[in-house]
Amino acid sequence: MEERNKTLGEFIIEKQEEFMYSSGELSRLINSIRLAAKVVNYKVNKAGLVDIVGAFGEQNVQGEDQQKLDVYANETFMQTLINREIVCGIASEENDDFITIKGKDGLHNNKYVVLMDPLDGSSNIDVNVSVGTIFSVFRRVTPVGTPVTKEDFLQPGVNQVAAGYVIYGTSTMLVYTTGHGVNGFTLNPAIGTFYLSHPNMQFPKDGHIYSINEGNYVHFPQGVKDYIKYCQTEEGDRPYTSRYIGSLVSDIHRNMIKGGIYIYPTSSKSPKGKLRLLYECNPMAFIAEQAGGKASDGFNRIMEIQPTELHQRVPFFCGSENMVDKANEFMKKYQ
Ligand code: AHM
Ligand code: MG
Repeated sequence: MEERNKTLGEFIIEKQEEFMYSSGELSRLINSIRLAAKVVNYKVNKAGLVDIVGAFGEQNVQGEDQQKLDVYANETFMQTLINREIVCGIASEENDDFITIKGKDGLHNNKYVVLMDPLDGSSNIDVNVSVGTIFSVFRRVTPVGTPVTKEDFLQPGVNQVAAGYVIYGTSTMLVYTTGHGVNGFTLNPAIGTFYLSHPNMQFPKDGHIYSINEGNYVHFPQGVKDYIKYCQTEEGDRPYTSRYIGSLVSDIHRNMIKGGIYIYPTSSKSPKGKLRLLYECNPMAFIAEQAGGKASDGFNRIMEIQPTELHQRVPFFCGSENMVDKANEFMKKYQ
């Protein structure tokens, strides 16, 4: 079959034997995420219509739709995974604490935990800009048969068995890795099927795009300020182009295709950075590395950080290998 005619469902079945513990559990998990993504996609696409529909007498959720979509996405992903009884625990950026889930047999016999940001960049919905879902999957470290504990979630990113994102953009895509490269699938909304559209995605080694909220410039560490000046200096293939959507998934997705670096540094406003290690940085770092890119906190590899709390924040430098190396070099000067 021609690669591009392949559906995500077919791809998952075909790749099942590549998984380290091939019981089909991880395949079923990815399948559930695929389903939830379609449900959320349907809702996100209608976001702009809510007020119009309301004016014609149907239920009106005026003013609350943006907030509601966050909650809706969270509930959809949680319920889809809970109902299928295929994971033993879920932690979400939307919830204070993780939840424990029993398996089909009523026991705690499932092996995987999921961590997710159900709708990242949700402040963009109001203005019709792309948002995303990010997920990360670990094998539990506590014994099968017992309820999960925080320890199962506080694992370094190198232990991830799968990670991915859904981008609700001009088209909706699901991009994921199970540690054997990165593949992207585009949704055909007419028939509700994801097709393999971006096989074996690769971060170009060099790039010409830097993505950072420069409005915070005065608050940035000196290494970041110097790197920005480097990007803007006329020399060789520089100055680079500045592109910042303010929606992590979209910024990284674009940079992975075109070559670039995304930076959310510490600043005097957010001394630990803004992004969450477990729900945003680890999964994006896994995808970046699997696509030949890199991810650091400015000094160290993101995926080697030992997390200490569920909602921990870290500075994030992610993108084309040579660009992240260069930014790290600037950071090191002021370490
Ligand atoms: P959120 O999880 O509250 O949506 O915040 C994460 C988002 C990222 O998608 C984006 O890259 C970043 O926050 C933008 O932050 P800022 O507006 O400070 O530049
Ligand atoms: Mg987020």
